[in-house]
Amino acid sequence: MGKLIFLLTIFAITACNTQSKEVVRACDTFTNPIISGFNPDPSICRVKDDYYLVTSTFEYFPGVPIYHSKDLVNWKQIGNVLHRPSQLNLDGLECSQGIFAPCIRYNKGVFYMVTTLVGQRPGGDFIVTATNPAGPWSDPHWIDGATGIDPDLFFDDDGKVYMSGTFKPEEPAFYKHNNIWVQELDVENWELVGERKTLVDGADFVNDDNPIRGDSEAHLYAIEAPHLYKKDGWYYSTFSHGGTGYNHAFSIFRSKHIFGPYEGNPNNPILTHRDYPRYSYIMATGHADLFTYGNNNWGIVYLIKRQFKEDTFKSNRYILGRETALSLIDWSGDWPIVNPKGKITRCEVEQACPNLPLHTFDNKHWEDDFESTTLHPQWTFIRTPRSEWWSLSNKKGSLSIDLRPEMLHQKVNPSFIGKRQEHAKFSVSAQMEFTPRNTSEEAGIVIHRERNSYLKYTLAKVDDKTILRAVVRCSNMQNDSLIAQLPISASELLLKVTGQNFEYAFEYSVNDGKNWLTLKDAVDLTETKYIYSARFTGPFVGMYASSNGKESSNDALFDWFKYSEF
Ligand code: 6LW
Repeated sequence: MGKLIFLLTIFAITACNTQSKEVVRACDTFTNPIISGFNPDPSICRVKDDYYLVTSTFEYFPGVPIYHSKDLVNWKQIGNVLHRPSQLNLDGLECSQGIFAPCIRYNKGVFYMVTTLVGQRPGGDFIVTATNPAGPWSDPHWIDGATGIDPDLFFDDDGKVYMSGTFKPEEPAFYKHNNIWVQELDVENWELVGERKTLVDGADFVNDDNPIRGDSEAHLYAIEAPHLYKKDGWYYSTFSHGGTGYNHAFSIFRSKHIFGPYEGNPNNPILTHRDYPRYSYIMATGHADLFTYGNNNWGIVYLIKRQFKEDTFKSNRYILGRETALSLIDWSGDWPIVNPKGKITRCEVEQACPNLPLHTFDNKHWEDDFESTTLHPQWTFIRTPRSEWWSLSNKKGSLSIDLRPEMLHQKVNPSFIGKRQEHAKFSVSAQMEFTPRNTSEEAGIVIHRERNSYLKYTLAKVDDKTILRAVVRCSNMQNDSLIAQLPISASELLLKVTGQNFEYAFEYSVNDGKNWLTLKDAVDLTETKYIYSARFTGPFVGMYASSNGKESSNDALFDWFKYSEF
């Protein structure tokens, strides 16, 4: 019980202990993505002049970060929706299982977040609620009979609430044939009630004059991410299709009745880059959510993948995972048009700001001096922590991390605490105090892409010598592979990893960062399987300690941790 209360306070609303000064000024242009790094499947809701956005988190805990903005361009993480172990069981899950696509909605003073827990038993769809979006959020209300992934909640103006999601028809007509179901939801008893209807059947559009422009079977597969909206007496049903890669696309349908029949927009899809060259900077646009801002203007948030370098222009080599982008919409006609001032249906990198006062933050530099009594909401674990293996109070002003037998490549909760890598060119450093007692023990910095794809830069022991070593694990290897190592006598040192796309440098300092020495630079992993890793997620950078299968009573102390873009 004590442990649970401890974890509850860890991810309760924490005061931000990083410097992010708020500046209000006039609006100019903004650059996509609006939330960089691993932030896929965005969903957004509005409460007067405040906007809240959530993204998917898969095997990471806490789940579903919640971001706040007043200008739609600058977003600050104010908490996490699934911040208690009692809300989220990620035990034993494979990477890219866990929490898929959340949807956030606000109705009459209450925030609702619905999502799917994939791969766990019992899993399925559940809803949590809060009156303060920064938390605390309720325990899950599991919805019996809700199938598929990507559930949506829609609050109609007659007071009825509808839930929708995806399902595979009994006799699929083509590869990944998915349809969308909708049913009324009783939010007093958390039960689906009344008849279930099929909102959209992908098979209806596989013909010569289908309303999804240019589509073939190949592009219509994997209908997902459904949302329902109402505007001027029409119900609008939106969804994405073509999978979350190169063919990703977003389309819209409408009807006078919630249960249809729905007619397609003749210009569907209204957002895609699937006809772009495969080496495009921005690709895979889709999984979108529409919203109103200001005085009834419309916008859209959606996921993108970015590619930074010509030799990484292959579909799975996107280094930051899937990110969140924004576009404005012209909905003065019958159908919405994304980016009316740019090329229709495109994600523009540079766009005019929405006409809202800007509230900017410094997102380029982030540091934690561990003076706070609770972990900052950006700090993330891999899977659900089940014991208190870290502490901010063992030594005031430091984060101590216990060495435990758990290792990064296992489907466990290792002693890793990290934050998202948000930039392709970044630098991360930490001050660490640690003495490995035997050849099983190590602690240092880790860049985690998934359990079989990571970089480990740790102080360890070989024979009776303390060494500093960098290793890489690639998704096709059974073991870590040594990049470089060097004997070192210090037990207090500064570690730094600098990354530029898939090229890394490992540095250290034994005198407080006045001189940095290089363990190894120009380590280019572009041609290794390190880059083909995460299916749905993106990289985290953080601190790690392990006794690699053995019991240990040792710990590592971190005095500070810094992250910056360069
Ligand atoms: C998500 C689906 C998708 O559930 O990827 O890009 C899946 N879209 O809608 C995992 O994020």
